[in-house]
Amino acid sequence: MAYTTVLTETRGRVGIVQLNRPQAMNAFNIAMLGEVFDAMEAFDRDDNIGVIMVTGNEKAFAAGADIKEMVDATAFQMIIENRVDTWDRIRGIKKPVIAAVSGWALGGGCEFVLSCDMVIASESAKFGQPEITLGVIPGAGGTQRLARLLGKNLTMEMVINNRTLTAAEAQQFGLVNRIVPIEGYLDAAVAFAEEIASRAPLAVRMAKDAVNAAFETTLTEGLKAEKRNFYLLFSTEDQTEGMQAFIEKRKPNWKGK
Ligand code: DAK
Repeated sequence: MAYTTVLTETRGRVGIVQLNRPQAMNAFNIAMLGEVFDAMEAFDRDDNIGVIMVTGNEKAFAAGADIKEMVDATAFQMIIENRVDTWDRIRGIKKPVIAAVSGWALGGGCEFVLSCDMVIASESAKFGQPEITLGVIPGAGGTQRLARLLGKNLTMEMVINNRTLTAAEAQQFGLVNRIVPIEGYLDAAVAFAEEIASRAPLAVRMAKDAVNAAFETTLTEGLKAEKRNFYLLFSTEDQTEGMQAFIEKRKPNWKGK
């Protein structure tokens, strides 16, 4: 598929989608928003891919939604163009999604990162929700996902007063899994992803599903979801293979079945 605003690449079992509007600090225009999810969904359907990675460039992961495209929009246009549902497409991805972030992750860029499953950040990464400086507020989940991660007070400061987080702060608050040097940050992120991509594919998928249930439901319902996924995995060849390989002291050979 020919994309105009993203680049795609596979490294082993890692499918990489690179946001590619460097002239606009990778701001999400409607075209890029559609293409990033098209590319992610294509990797999600591809059995040769175990993990999906989204990245930008050294200077910017993404500086938010494209302000120049939105400046004259009316409320009805925003609704009719269906941008809310578009941002939500990330929730349908079944494989783990890892964001490799360097430089700015602002506004919708920060919200995109918050929607990913894990985050590898270069030392220069900065996270923020500057919408208040434009006279609006986050619209792609920032208030909700930040509040769940950081708690109320710091979220209020970020959303109401444009407080940005450094990579170190973001890691301290649980938004970032690992910080890596700027030089080679993507290689480091891919190495992290490759380990995950080498694991039993169906178990990885069920694990992601179970963890996400924790953010959607009560403990009782979440425990039910976990148990259902746990039992389901006993219907897979990979469960037998994984346990047999342990007993035989060898590496498992996953089939994704
Ligand atoms: N949109 C459009 N262009 C942008 C941009 C953006 N968000 N960010 C940067 N650019 C453009 C600049 O205008 C400039 O273009 P030229 O002037 O060269 O033509 C070029 O990128 C380089 O930017 P700067 O010259 O500003 O570069 P600096 O290094 O000085 O500063 C910066 C980098 C990232 C700190 C700065 O550019 C900046 O503050 N950018 C804006 C950040 C921002 O306010 N982000 C929030 C945008 S609002 C929705 C859900 C969510 C959203 C919308 C709808 N629905 C559910 C419907 C999300 C909204 C947002 O994200």
